[in-house]
Parts: sequence; structure tokens; C-alpha cells
Amino acid sequence: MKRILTMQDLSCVGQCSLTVALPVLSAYGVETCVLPTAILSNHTMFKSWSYLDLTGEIENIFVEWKNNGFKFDAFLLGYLGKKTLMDVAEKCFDNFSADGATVIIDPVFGDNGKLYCGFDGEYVAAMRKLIKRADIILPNVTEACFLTGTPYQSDCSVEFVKQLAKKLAALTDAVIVVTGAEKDGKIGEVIYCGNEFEVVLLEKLPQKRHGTGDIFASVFTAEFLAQKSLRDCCFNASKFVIDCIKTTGDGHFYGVEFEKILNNR
Ligand code: PXL
Repeated sequence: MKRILTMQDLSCVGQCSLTVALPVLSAYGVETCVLPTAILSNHTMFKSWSYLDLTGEIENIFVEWKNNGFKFDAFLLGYLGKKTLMDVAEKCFDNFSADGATVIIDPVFGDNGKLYCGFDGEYVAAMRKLIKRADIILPNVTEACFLTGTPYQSDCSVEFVKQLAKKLAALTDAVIVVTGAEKDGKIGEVIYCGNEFEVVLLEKLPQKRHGTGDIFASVFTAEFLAQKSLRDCCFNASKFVIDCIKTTGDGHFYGVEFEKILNNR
């Protein structure tokens, strides 16, 4: 069984980050270890939240992981929260990678043309450096714009996103997968790998939901570790997200009821 380490925050309530990655990856048959970057009462789309940064404790965790000789076949990074955690992530790759380990980074710092609360240009610059260590990156259009210094365009056309993907390829050797590209009323991903583009488009639903980026990244990663093609990873992850949104009632504003889809796969 492949063993992955997923590094992102633990938002106690809100169906995002670790509370999504852990169940999804486990259900897909991946041994899932976690490195919580911070503990929040709930995610930052609610009106208020508490925040405990765990950078200090991670030092202690790494000492014990060294003592116990733990290694990981893959890493999935999501919301880190603080710029200092980028160095911690690099230290983690340096010390705990099994041979040929895959690093998948979802930059998670913004959406809809804006940075999430608490992020700034310095965070983006640090992420620009960290993605050099990735094998695959999964930015949305907003994150791709910030990383490449490109003004955001709300139409998110496939042509625009292809330009973004090329600019990202100048920053990292990773496979580029930009989510949220749109064409003819459909939405999906632009994949840029070895100078070739692939575009995966599925139906566009009227509503956007919190946490769906984290679900996409988790399913994508699980499918990738099961050796599916990049196209299939994107298709299956997008389809999973669509099914989650469709099954979620309107009153459930803070995430999606992915549990129903996970159990009926
Ligand atoms: O879903 C991304 C995410 C993860 N973690 C926290 C967040 C968000 C998005 O707002 O606030 C804490």
C-alpha cells in the first residue's frame, strides 16, 4: 500500500483540508499520515475563528519521525497558513521521502481573484519558491495569476489558462494542472506536461462551494497514486466534486456532503 503524508491545516468544523483529505485518501486505499500545520476552530469562510499555529510542534514531530525511520511515498500539500511552513515543508521532503516520492502541491491561498484572509504577497513569493520542489501543482486560476504576476480575468477562458500554465512552467518543472478553466459553459482543468496541453471539461454547476478544491486535490492524488493518467485523475476528481455539490442541500453553506458520495462510490 502507498503511504502518503498530507500537510495542511486541521479546521475542526467546515469540511475542508485535513477533514476531507484523510477520509478521501483512506477510502481510496492509501495509507494516510497527517501533518497538521495549524488547528482552527473552523475554516476562515465563517465569520470568526481561532487559530493555533503548529510550526513549533512540527520540530518535535520531525525528531520522532527520524527516530522511528518513517518515510513517505508521496506528499500532498494544501493550506499551510504561514510563510514559515514552506521551509518546514522543504525540510520534510528532504528528510522523509521514500525513493521516487511524489510531491503534489495545491497552493491554496486564494479564489475568485482574491487572496484568502491572512495571506499576502510574501506568502505568494514563498509559494513561488516552494513549487520548484513539486512534481505536480494544482493551482486554481486565481492562484496561477498571483504566482505568475498576471492580472486576474474572471472569464477564466481555456486560452487564458493555457497562457497561465505556460508561465507557471517557467517557475517549476512540475506537471501543471490549473483548475477552473472555462469553455462553452463547461468547467475543468488545463493540464500542461512535457510541452503538451490536455483540457478536461465537465458540466459547470451554478453554485460554488467551500472545500471542493481540497476534495479535488485528494481524489486527484488518490487516482494518481493508483497510476491513472493525468486526464483520468482530473476527470474522476472533477466528477466526484460535481456529484458532491449535487448531493448537498442549499442550507449546507460551508462545504459539501462528500461523505455520501464517498460511501456510494
Ligand atoms: O478549502 C481551503 C481552506 C483550507 N483551510 C482553511 C481555509 C480554506 C479556505 O478558506 O480557510 C483554514
